[in-house]
Amino acid sequence: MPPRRPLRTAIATLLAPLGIATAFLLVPACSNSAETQPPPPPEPVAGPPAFPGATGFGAGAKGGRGGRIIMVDTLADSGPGSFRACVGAEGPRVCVFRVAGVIRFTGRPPVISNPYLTIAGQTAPGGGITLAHAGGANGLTPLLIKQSHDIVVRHIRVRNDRIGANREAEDSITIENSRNVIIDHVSASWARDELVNPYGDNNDITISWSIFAEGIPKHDKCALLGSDPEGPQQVSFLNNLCAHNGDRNPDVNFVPNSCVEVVNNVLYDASSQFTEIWESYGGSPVSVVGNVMRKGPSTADHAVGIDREELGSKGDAKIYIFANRFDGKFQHIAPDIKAAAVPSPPCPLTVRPMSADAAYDAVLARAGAFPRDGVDARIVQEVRDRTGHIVHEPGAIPPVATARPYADSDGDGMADEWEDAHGTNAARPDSWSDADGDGVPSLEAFLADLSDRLIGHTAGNGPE
Ligand SMILES: [Ca+2]
Ligand SMILES: [Ca+2]
Ligand SMILES: [Ca+2]
Ligand SMILES: [Ca+2]
Repeated sequence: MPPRRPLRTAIATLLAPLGIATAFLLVPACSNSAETQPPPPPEPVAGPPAFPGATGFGAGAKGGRGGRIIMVDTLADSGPGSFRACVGAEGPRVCVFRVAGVIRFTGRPPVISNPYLTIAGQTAPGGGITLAHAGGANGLTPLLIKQSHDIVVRHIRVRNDRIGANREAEDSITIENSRNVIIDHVSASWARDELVNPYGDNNDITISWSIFAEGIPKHDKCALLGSDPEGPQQVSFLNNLCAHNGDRNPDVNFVPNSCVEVVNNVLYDASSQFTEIWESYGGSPVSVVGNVMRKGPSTADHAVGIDREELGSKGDAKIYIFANRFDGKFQHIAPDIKAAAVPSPPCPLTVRPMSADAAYDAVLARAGAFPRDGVDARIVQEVRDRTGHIVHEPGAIPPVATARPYADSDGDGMADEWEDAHGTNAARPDSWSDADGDGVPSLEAFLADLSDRLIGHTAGNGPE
């Protein structure tokens, strides 16, 4: 239970000189939203989750469930066994990786348009999979999901280590005119447009447990969540780390009746703005709950934590702000938020938020593609130490450890050893059986186990 106001005020007075915000006490952090209520119980998305522990509006993405298992056994740009061949195939399919390393698209990067796809980066041996483009004319967004639906992407890194010819086509990840998409445990860096940009007429999108760091100026942006939306959208931005990006950490600009949640993220070292809420499509509804906004070496004293942008406003946003932690000297909440603040979430949250303190620990321990590469390890350490800064050119992709892939005698994507221990048949393809009768297909249980093992933590949104 929140402490009563006199106690809260006393604690705030005691802690303020130490630069410690009191939001971790799970009380409203904003004195001008004194009537703000805690969020009511969450309403998770109904139906089978994309994977055990999937959260947010995209949690119902079907991915490649029931489909073919396609082995990616070469790092080559194209041809048999390539990533491009798997994502370009038709019908439900799961990309399982038998190689580790950098897949550099020497041609134009593939466009993921055919629906029902799972990209299971956690199957890769050794140091996992990193996507990169070639620079120049083909220096376009390496992970582009366009006009598609039911896409699941996990444990993939996207590192724009070269400069493309067209800045606006150089996000790390773009999700365009698509629905039922979940991007989870992904890492992205060095884009010259947004690191992640859901664009156009999307719906039911989750971006969770990912690391978006070191966008390259002059367009060093973490996440543009709403970009030319046509109708209402449901978008979740959960448990991510944005680090060393000037602004759009994230940027929220949707039409009325959208449901947008920005929950339990760690937002570090923005230069001018952390979270931005715009009104140029009629006023965005959004819940900003349990995030940590932490000043870093690039953060100006006049930077804003939660900002309302009224430029081109076509109606008031509906902004619900609760229990965020503001860490350091900057303007935590813009004064004009007050006129658009609402006392309860515009839409029920899909998750039960952690406290900002718990989110800080969980995100730094568990966000991003695993195993973490040297870039993510460095970024996380910089957040902890309050070091690092916005960089002006791409870094280098660290060497990726190679290793032998797990034995999979029947080619159904599940390791022999795992099959022997979990009641599936290591000599017969049975990916979509439910050997233990728990309702989760065997392959999805295997993929979840791989992910949990890499992260060193059981999936789920709880702080346990
Ligand atoms: Ca973009
Ligand atoms: Ca097998
Ligand atoms: Ca089998
Ligand atoms: Ca099962």
